[in-house]
Amino acid sequence: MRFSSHLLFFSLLAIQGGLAFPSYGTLAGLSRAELDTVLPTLQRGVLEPPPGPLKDTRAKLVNDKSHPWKPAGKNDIRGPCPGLNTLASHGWLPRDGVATPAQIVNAVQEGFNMGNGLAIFVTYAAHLVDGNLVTNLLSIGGKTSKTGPNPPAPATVGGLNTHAVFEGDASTTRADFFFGDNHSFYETLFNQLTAFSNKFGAGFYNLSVAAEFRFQRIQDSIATNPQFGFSSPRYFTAYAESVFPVAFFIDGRDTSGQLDMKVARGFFQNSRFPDGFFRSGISTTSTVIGAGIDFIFSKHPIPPGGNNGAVNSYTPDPNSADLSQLCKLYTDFVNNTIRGLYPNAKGVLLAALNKNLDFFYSPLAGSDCPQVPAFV
Ligand code: HEM
Ligand SMILES: *[C@@H]1O[C@H](CO)[C@@H](O)[C@H](O)[C@H]1NC(C)=O
Ligand SMILES: *[C@@H]1O[C@H](CO)[C@@H](O)[C@H](O)[C@H]1NC(C)=O
Ligand SMILES: CC(=O)N[C@H]1CO[C@H](CO)[C@@H](O)[C@@H]1O
Repeated sequence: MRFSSHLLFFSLLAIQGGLAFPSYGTLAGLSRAELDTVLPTLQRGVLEPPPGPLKDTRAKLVNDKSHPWKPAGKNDIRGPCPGLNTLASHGWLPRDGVATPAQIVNAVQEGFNMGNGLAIFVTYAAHLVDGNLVTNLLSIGGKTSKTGPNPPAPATVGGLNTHAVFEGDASTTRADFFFGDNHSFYETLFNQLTAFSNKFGAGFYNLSVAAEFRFQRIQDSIATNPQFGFSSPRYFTAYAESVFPVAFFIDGRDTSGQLDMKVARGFFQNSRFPDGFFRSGISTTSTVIGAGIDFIFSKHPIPPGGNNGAVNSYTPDPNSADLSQLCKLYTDFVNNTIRGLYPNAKGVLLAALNKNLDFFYSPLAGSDCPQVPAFV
């Protein structure tokens, strides 16, 4: 809730100060009056359907001549996701860090061989909470920094840094929101990760290391962050993100499941593929990630929950989906998270919202999880 009051404050400042509302600024959480001011200034995007799967899912060179690494320029946005940061820094995504959801789906498929259903589900989840549904643009970061937009955009205009909906606590290499900066690469945490890789992976990151480090990050947040939140959807993304480096950051010609820590640093810190990098030769579906999550969870089972305003007060949340409840993850995300972010949607915004909810649901079509009815 803290986040939405900041959002209102900064967007009001932006509007009253005559700053243009950024095309990628999220409309989530705006009041009816704010929407009435902002919507007429926005250019409507084409809400094209999500791309289909790759035709050829073999491993291939992705650090190629047409996708060289370049450092982010001063107006280029980067955020909490090393996967998307890397795709932007190699030009698989627009280098400025602002993209349509379809561009993101294409890029994660082409650059990392993420499976179509998983790519759609994650991308549209992020777009629904952090993107601009009317312009059809999402930023992969969104927070002003020393290297951010000039003149500075409002500090909270959506993008993947927005706390508590998609971005969350107990990240692998990023500090919790409670401690201030929540998206920058954090050397101290990377050094801890390296120590765990030495101790449990003979110098490499693998699923055994992931299990120990996920547990360590949770214990650390419980002990130090009075506002530690670890309910769905963050509960799911935290576990999934512990598997992602094994699934995506290892060269596709190497099937050992062991990630070199120098390679890991390149992705996490520098948004950079190693020279000659081949993407994975496995189309990584939610089933593949689910198997990794089960492995990690089974070593140190922790229920979804959070601290109660004091450190060391972790309490399970009986209302949160757990890892076995994918349908509840989806339903609660739509009925609680999304509905709460757009209480005032009508007209163009309502239509765009429902269209994106259809896209988000599409990987679940044909499963035994029914679609939540359209918003009215
Ligand atoms: C499909 C679209 C994707 C979206 C919208 C997305 C979004 C995000 C967000 C918001 C976070 C921050 C969560 C947090 O720690 O608070 C994150 C973290 C992460 N993402 Fe992505 N991601 C996507 C795809 C990928 C891909 C393809 C990879 C790997 C190639 C990847 C790897 C990671 C990793 C390893 C983290 C954890 C970073 C850390 O905790 O230090 N993501 N992602
Ligand atoms: C991780 O590496 C360690 C050390 O080599 C090894 O004992 C363990 O089996 C590996 N785990 C996985 C899941 O590959
Ligand atoms: C979600 O909300 C809709 C509309 O209020 C309602 O019809 C539906 O039963 C809810 N679904 C669940 C599973 O709570
Ligand atoms: C408060 C806090 O932990 N902030 C850190 C976030 O990450 C940056 C970049 O590494 C650090 O400089 C901050 O100290």
